[in-house]
Amino acid sequence: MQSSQTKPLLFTFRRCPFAIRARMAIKISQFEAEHCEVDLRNKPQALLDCSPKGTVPVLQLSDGKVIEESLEIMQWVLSINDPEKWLDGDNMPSVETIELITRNDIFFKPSLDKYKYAVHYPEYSAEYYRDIAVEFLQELDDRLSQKKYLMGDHRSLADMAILPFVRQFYNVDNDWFLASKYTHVIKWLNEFIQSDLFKTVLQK
Ligand SMILES: N[C@@H](CCC(=O)N[C@@H](CS)C(=O)NCC(=O)O)C(=O)O
Repeated sequence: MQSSQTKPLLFTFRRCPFAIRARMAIKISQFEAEHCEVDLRNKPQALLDCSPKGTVPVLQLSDGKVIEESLEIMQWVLSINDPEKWLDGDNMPSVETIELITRNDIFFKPSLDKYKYAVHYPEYSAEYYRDIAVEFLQELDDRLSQKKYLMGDHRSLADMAILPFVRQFYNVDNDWFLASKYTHVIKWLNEFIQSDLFKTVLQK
C-alpha cells in the first residue's frame, strides 16, 4: 500500500525496551523519522492499519513499507548508516549476535516479566522467577569478564538490543542487583544508563 506521508513514521512507546532499542539504532544511524508516542491502552488506528498485531515499535517508511519488529528496524536503519559499526563487516549481525539477542527475547524477557509482575504469576515467588532470569545475566557477565562489550571492544547490536531489558531487570530491585555478583554487568549497565545515547532516546 502506498502511503501519502513523506517522512517515515515510528510508532513508539517511551519506556518499552523494544522501542528503546529501535530508537537508539535510529538515533545513531541518523535516520530521520517522525515519532508517534502510542498509548498502549488506546492504540491509534493508524498503527493498527499498518500493523494489525498492535505492538510497538513499528516503522512505517515513506513508500508504505512497514517494519514491525524492533530488531528488524535496528538492522534496517543500520544497513543504511552504521557509524559505530554495530553490525559486522558484511553489514549484517553475526550468527552469535542473533543467537544471544534471541535468548534475550525468548528466554530472559519472559522471566523478567514474571519477576517484575510476580503478583500476576502467583504459582511461584518473585525470587523463583529472578533465579531463572539470572541464568542469562550470568552468561552476559561471563562474556563481559572477557571483553568490555558483549561482542568485543566496542558497543554493538548485541549490547544495544539487550541493555534496555537488563535495565528493566535492574529497576525491579536496584539494591538486590547492585549487591549481586554480576559485577561486570553492573558496570556495563551503569555506563549505558549514563550514556548520551540512552539519555537522549529516553527523553520525554
Ligand atoms: N517482538 C516485538 C515485541 C514488541 C512488544 O512486545 N512491545 C510491547 C510494548 S514493550 C507492546 O507493544 N505490547 C502491546 C501491548 O501492550 O498491547 C518487537 O521486537 O518489536
